[in-house]
Amino acid sequence: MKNVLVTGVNGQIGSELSDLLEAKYNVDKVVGLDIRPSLPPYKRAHEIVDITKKEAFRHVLEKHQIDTIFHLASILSAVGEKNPDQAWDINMTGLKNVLDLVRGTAIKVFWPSSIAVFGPNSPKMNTPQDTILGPTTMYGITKNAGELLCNYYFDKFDVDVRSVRYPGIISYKTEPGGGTTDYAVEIFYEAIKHKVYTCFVTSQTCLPMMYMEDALHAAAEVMFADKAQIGVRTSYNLAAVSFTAEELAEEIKKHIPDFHCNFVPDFRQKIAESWPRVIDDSVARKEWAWQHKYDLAAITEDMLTQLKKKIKLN
Ligand code: AKB
Repeated sequence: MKNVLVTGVNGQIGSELSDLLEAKYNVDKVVGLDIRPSLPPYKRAHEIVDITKKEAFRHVLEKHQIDTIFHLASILSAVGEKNPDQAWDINMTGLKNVLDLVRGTAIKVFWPSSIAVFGPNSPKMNTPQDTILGPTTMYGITKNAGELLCNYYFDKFDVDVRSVRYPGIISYKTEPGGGTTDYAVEIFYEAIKHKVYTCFVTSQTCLPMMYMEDALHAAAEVMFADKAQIGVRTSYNLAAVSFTAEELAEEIKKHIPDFHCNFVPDFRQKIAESWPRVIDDSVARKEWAWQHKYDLAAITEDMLTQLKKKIKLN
């Protein structure tokens, strides 16, 4: 992995992955790609490209002699429900463009799937790697179809594409944009700024979550694993912690005792209810030694420490 392209580089994961790849994984050059201009600090090459435009994308791969793509550009679940056509176009055409362009080359691809591939009929507890999917959101449908497409390109064209099903990701550097699990990030900002938060899912809503540091290591480690270790070419279940919205609020209260959380569910409640509560990721743990580091207490402590510094700076 020398010359890496990160699509959706301005997004929640993309903005942090580039730093990690350079700092810890000895990647020579990271090129960012997004439909929007680069976010400051402007420290690396950045291409403004719409990923649905295949030829512009091809030009970037050739110009920078890319050997690995982290294809993160995507429309998330809540925004996808408001604009399903756009979600299909960006998520599916974007992925198919990437897979078509790397066919017949040695370029490796990481593409994130999500717990959104599961649906109301999937088991809610310890959801296995292979089970009923049946997603009911457009985002989940694109992830389900995307997983099958990745597997197809691996089987048929030997494209080395690897994937994990991310849970909700909690981070302090870049805010998430348009997901159902965004409440688990917003709550920290509001607890610090106003000591009150109105959560858009019920107190008992329980979803799988993960701290950003763990999510980034998962992406890098699945990509650095030997090809022989990767037995799943759709996407690996990936888990760290699961907690209810109330449990998260209570954990924050241990640090900010006068914090108060109200629960006023909106359309995102139905999406959350269609997803698993706890995921079984034993296949990823066995095949490429996946391990998470952060539990709820550690996530809460680090989020509050880092966000207090960040909010003071602004
Ligand atoms: C979302 O909420 O849409 C995402 C996801 C779970 O994939 N965070």
